[in-house]
Amino acid sequence: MVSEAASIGGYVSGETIAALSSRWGKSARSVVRVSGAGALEIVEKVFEPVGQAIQQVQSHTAVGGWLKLGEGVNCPCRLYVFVGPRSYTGEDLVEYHLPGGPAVVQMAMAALGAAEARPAQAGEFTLRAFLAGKLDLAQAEAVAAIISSQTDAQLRAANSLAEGVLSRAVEKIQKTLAELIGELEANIDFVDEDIEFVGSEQARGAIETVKAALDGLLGDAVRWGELEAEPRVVLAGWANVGKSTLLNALSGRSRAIVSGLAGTTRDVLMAPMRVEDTTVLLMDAAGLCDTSLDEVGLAAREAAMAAVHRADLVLYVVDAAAGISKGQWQTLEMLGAAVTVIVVNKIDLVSKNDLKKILQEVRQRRKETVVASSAKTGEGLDELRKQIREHLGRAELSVSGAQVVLTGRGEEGLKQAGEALARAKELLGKKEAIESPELVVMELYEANAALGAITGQISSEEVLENIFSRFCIGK
Ligand SMILES: Nc1nc2c(ncn2[C@@H]2O[C@H](COP(=O)(O)OP(=O)(O)OP(=O)(O)O)[C@@H](O)[C@H]2O)c(=O)[nH]1
Ligand SMILES: [Mg+2]
Repeated sequence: MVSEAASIGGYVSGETIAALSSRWGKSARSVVRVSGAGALEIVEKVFEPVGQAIQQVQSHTAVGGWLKLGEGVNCPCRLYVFVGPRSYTGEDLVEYHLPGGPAVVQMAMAALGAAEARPAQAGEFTLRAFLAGKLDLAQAEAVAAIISSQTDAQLRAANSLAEGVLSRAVEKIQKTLAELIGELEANIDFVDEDIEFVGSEQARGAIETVKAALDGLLGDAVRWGELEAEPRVVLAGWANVGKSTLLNALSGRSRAIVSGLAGTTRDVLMAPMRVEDTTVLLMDAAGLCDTSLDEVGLAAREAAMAAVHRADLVLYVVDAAAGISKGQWQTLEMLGAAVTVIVVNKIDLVSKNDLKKILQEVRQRRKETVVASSAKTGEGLDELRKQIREHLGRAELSVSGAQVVLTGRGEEGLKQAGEALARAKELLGKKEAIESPELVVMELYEANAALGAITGQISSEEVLENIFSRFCIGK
């Protein structure tokens, strides 16, 4: 497999590669990494150590000195040496820690280029780590996931991937599957006419056990894609309470048409909104009232309900001036636990006393957090943003490091394995399987291959290229 993957999309193993591994631009320090068979030789060409000869530098230690940038220009540099295979890539790897600045980095890359280190491609360091068996494919994906994590939950999930929680779960299933394949193959070899095993309850039971383990994994796992997606916050409520005005005010854009006519919004509208350190997708939809709806009104209501069901947070908006009707209380009841915050809007239209009364009533009847706002004057919107952030924060806590996290590729692999197992089970006992029991075994091999693709035991050039090309350069 190594030789097959060694030339993926222009990646050629054996060549020495270099890249900036820290952020481009001005910073306290820039780190340029060089990896490959020539990494140590290149040091001798471009680096002037202070105090000790470069040959005396031990692996996993640092040495101070000067990087020769060419044309007599030298730049202070601290060198970290990692002799393979005890390095990130498994190859000899040298890190040049330089003063952070674009000109220095550019000149350092040119000097390294002249010493025959070619610029690394996106993800090439991690690809080399994978090819050297330092990490499996699911863990390699975790490297990219950790870098792109924007929330605590994403970081926890990425760590679970990196620690191999998914890989171990998959390998456990593969082990059971391999035992089953072994037993069935032994039976094929020894049985002549009496092909008992294919119809046997035992084989069926064993396949079912493996399938149940797969389904359990699919059912319990956290989806990386869902964590990566921005949290969805939906403004729900009856028509004309000010949902669209709130969407515009909170997102700072004129995204939705606003009017005094009930039933203005029909489609589900979205606008990104910044709350403290994260971005959420704020969504506005048609009113949820159930009075005299025509065909379009029904479709709009259905779309609004679907948005509510997919939301991470539902804000239920009511109109302080118009009051809360019996129907609105019922809708709130119907939405039940989906709602986390009740927004009493249009408070600019009511007296302090009336507002106090309405807030009191809401608090008496409901346990949700209540926020009073005016989408028109902006009053209460900061409090609303704060509540959105706080409630999302709580939802995030649900990912733990021990939980299995599935990337899209992992989910696909598990599903394909499940389908192959289902086909194997269906075949059991059928005439074709009795005549050619290898058919059942072939399906089991297919299931095993689909699982192997998750950890990269089996990988194609296309899969590897797809994964590593999404990395940033320098990783
Ligand atoms: N005074 C005042 N008027 C508001 C406030 N929020 C919304 N409005 C007005 O209330 C009316 C309805 O506002 P929309 O934002 O269109 O209400 P909606 O809930 O989106 O209504 P539908 O799209 O019909 O479901 C408009 O005339 C808005 O200008 C507010 O806080 N104060
Ligand atoms: Mg609207």
